[in-house]
Amino acid sequence: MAHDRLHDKLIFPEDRRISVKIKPLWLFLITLAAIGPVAVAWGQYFTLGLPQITESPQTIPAIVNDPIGFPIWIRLTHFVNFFLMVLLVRSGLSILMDHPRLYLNDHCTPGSAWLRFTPIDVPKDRIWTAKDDSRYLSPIIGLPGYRHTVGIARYWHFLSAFFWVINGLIFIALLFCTNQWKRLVPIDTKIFFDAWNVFVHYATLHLPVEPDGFYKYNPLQQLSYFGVIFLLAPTTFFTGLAMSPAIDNRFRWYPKLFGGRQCARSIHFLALLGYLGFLVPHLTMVALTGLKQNLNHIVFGTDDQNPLGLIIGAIGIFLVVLACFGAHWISWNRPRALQMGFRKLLGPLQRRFLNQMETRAEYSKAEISPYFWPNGKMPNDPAWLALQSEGFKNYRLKVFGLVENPVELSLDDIIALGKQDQITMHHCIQGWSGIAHWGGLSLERLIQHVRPLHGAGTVVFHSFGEGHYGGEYYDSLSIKNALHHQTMLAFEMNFERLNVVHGAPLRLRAENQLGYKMVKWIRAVEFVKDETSVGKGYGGKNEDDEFYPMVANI
Ligand SMILES: Nc1nc2c(c(=O)[nH]1)N[C@H]1C(S)=C(S)[C@@H](COP(=O)(O)O)O[C@H]1N2
Ligand SMILES: [Mo]
Repeated sequence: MAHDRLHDKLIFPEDRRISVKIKPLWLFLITLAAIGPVAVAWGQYFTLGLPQITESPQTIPAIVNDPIGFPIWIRLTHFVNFFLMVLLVRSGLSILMDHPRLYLNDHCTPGSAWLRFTPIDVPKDRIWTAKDDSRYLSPIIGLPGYRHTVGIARYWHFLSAFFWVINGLIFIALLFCTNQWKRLVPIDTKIFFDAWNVFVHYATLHLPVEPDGFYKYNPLQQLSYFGVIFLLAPTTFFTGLAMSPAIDNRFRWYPKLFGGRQCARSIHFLALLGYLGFLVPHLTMVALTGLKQNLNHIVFGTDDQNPLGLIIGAIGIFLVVLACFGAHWISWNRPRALQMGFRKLLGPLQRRFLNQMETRAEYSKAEISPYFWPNGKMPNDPAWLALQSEGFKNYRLKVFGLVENPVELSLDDIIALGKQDQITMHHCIQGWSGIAHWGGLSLERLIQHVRPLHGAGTVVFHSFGEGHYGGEYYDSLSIKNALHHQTMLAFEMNFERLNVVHGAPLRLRAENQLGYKMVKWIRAVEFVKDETSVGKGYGGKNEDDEFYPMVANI
């Protein structure tokens, strides 16, 4: 990203404070989850002493069928997983800081966050946009870090997630094609008791005799690996999908599985705590139970005391750190290549699956959000200010470009073409959501009215407002996507005339896309062949300046 003064001011804000504020009930619950079992273990230790570890752990399994050692595919997928998880966590934290509040309600009402990472209470006396609210994150922690770099962070997150899922599926497929599943999958409920007994040892700072992990895991180890692979990982995947506007507005039941879209986002974050809560003891135990031998297991698949596994393992970690520096460099020096690479690789999937899904989720009046976060820079175009001062009486929407019937429509003309109502959920790329009623002209109807010419493939929405870094705000939809039933030019919000903050006189609603596609303060609608002829040619103002994706359905 070009480092002019405007960028610098935004990306290196003066106020870089981060504070963690958690609602007392949640602090209590998380502390209880973390400390409770340890306390019970100490109680048991003081009253009953250390439990016996039943199995004679040192014996090499007699059954010839049992897995021995770590074949190359386990070692490779383990390393790839580690690498991708590092990228996922770091980019995930960058995304989180763009709306540093976690809620259990889909309205994201200020004050209702159960956890937040910002010291700022949402001001009530002025417009406070979601962009104002984003926080700075050190690039040592976040990828790419700094402030409001959500576009780039999402590329890293989704690219890693894509390969992480493939890597995970390969691992699981091979696990069940071989006998290696036996070391992970519990087949006897007794394992819970045995695992508890091991936990009592660890929690009271005792080390029980360990089996050689080359042949067999101890019960607690097996259960925690199983939990991470078969519970935690799917949870992150499915809660991740539950944040997609295309999925949520197609299948209303889907985010409900997790208690709603914001609950899914919170669970997605809690899963991160779960991974870290696993990682710390995992690494500690790897170190405590024979570091050299354990590293030979997972690096070379050998079971000896040779220091080479440790050395190569350390080099592996070093390479991951190096890759993080590489990703950081790409983020700041080749963001356009990242944007285009992503579009090439995952764009077709997004178009073929997510964009095809008809949006149909509807909410009830009672579910309308009491507060709807605003975003974007208010227009200060004299033409818009003049129109506003007259209540938009003289507003004319210009529809032009590759159409048979170019028109200029007043608000009354637009209303006369037919009004459609819907109560839908808005998904901002930054992470917040909100439910509102929208009334307006369906784009399908407008398209019928102006009759695009053969060769017109894209609809561009021009705004009176400016982008973050100056210049006209605009965005575009493919005509195919614009034809979804819920896509409309709205002039009503919550059963009143659309107000100035939310885009008067006219704004776009495209319910299978993220909020930034939904241009407010619309000046004109233009039909073009494709997006390359408008602005810098990447499909919208945010696509041009902040490297956001052109297709925004996840
Ligand atoms: N003209 C214009 N339209 C815009 C924006 C903007 O900055 N300028 N921001 C977009 C973003 S990022 C979002 S999330 C939605 C927010 O709509 P709201 O302010 O009604 O909540 O508007 C979109 N439309
Ligand atoms: Mo947004």
